[in-house]
Amino acid sequence: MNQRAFKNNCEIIFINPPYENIAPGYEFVKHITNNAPSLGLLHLAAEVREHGYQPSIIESNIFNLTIEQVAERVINKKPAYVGITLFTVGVWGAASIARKIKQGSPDTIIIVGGPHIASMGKETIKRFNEFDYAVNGEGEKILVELLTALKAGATLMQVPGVIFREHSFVHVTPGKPINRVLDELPMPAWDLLPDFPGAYKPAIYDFPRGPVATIAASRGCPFHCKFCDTSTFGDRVRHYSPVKVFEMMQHLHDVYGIRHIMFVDDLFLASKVRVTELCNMILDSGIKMTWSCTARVDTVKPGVLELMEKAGCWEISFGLETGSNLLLKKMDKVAEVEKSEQAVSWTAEAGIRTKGLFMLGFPGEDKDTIAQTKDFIRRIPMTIMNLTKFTPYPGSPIYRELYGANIKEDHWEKMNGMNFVWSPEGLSVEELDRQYQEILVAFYRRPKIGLHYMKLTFMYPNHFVRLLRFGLGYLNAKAKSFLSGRKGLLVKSHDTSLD
Ligand code: B12
Ligand code: SF4
Repeated sequence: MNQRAFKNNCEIIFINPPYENIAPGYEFVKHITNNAPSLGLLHLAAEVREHGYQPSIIESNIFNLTIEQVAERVINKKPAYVGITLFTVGVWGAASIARKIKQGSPDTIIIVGGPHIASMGKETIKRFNEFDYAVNGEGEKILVELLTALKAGATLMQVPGVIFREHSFVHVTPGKPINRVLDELPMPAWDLLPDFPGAYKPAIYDFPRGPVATIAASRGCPFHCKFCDTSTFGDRVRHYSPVKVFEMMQHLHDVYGIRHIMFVDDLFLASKVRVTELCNMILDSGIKMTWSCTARVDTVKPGVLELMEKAGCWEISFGLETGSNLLLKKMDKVAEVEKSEQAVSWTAEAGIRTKGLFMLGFPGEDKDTIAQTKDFIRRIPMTIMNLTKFTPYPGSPIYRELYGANIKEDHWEKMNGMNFVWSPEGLSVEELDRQYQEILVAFYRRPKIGLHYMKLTFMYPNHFVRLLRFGLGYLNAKAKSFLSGRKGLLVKSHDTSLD
């Protein structure tokens, strides 16, 4: 393996590789999905720039770049380093890019990191010779240390959180250092994003007016819901100070004209003191921005919700998952349907939209739990919903339960929440797909919901264009399914089942 970093070449190209964000049969969904950039790469780029490197960023999916096009861009520049962010779904695409780069620019060192590495780092480095080094967990500190060691030709055994091959042996250096004080990190390098903010549109109807940007105001989550991969940030929660969060909002507003912020951290509402301070800062400043966040149902209370609404909070996403208490228990969600119902009602009463994040097909799902979920969805005053097809992501506790410690040929390239790569006993993939469509159609067909979306469309007509494309695509997919004898089902079972 090449350990020689070219002495005067400080160029590092970060890549968010192409990945499949839809399922076969569901291609029309791409018109309405979330096109947020990788915030992780923005943080890393800012950090290495402070240490004298020259970073740039390639966002493959957002610009419809193929594997060949991404590799070509890199080969033309022959950077000293490439840094690729890996979600499980993107690993194969990333490996193809790396292989091509190795052919066209053999001296370029390829480093990978991201959620997939935090859970499957050793296996990935063993399996893919194309990747030279992997960084385990939060990348800012480790990446800089790794680059410094590579440049100096020093041993990597002293750098914590690094995975690499030596001959046929894979080393995993001990430690997974975390950034304890987030305020010390430089501001994400939004200036390096091509066509920012115009090209980065979140999911349809997820914001009142663009342009939009994302911020992670905290890192870490102390819960261990069985379907969730928390391996990157671990269970120690760390927050930016409200002052720093407000500084980022103001910067995005003043420099890029951002009008809506999406807070993407897992537990934005975990600290009421911090949220209250941030809201008061927003109100005192008079800045005109809306924002949305995600929250657990047990972290909301009427008083703080009212303050949040005044300070521009437009939507809260709750991981509601299911209408079955039994299933919530099996998920280790530490939540109850009744509490979820109350949280959604309080949020609606405060004048904030609620987005319910649901999951279909978790182990233990059956016809009864699906009926309970449908009933729950009918009862609650929710404005928008997402339904994920249960996927056992590596790094989630359920992955180990289903597959043990051994890695199976488990269709990483389909792990995007849009494919049923696993189905519970007694429910076929076809049945799950039928239920998937039924749940979504029943929700979005309600007149109250339709009216709400009409209003939103008038506020921001770009939504309408996306909706029209989605609708035409859906009708086309349905027609194709009937014509090919699949009776309206959009997936084919052999496309999705595990070997
Ligand atoms: C916002 C978000 C999105 C956004 C933006 C995605 C993106 N590219 O960043 C959108 C909506 C597009 C999205 C889509 C998906 N997401 Co998402 N997403 C998140 C969320 C909520 C926050 C991510 C974030 O910005 N974190 C903050 C930044 C700073 O962290 P970071 O990106 O992880 O980067 C740090 C480290 O990972 C590391 N690092 C990352 N890349 C690299 C590269 C190098 C070279 C190095 C050295 C280090 C390094 O250093 C960074 C700085 O510390 C996370 C949950 C979470 N808590 O992280 C889920 C999460 C990452 N998503 C997940 C999934 C499954 C998906 C989807 C596959 C489908 C889905 N169900 O949504 C798609 C695939 C998208 C893709 N390939 O880009 C899973 C990933 C599991 C896995 N093993 O793959 C997570 C962990 C949710 C979960 N708990 O299960 N997502
Ligand atoms: S689902 Fe939410 S609460 Fe549960 S572990 Fe994941 S981030 Fe934490």
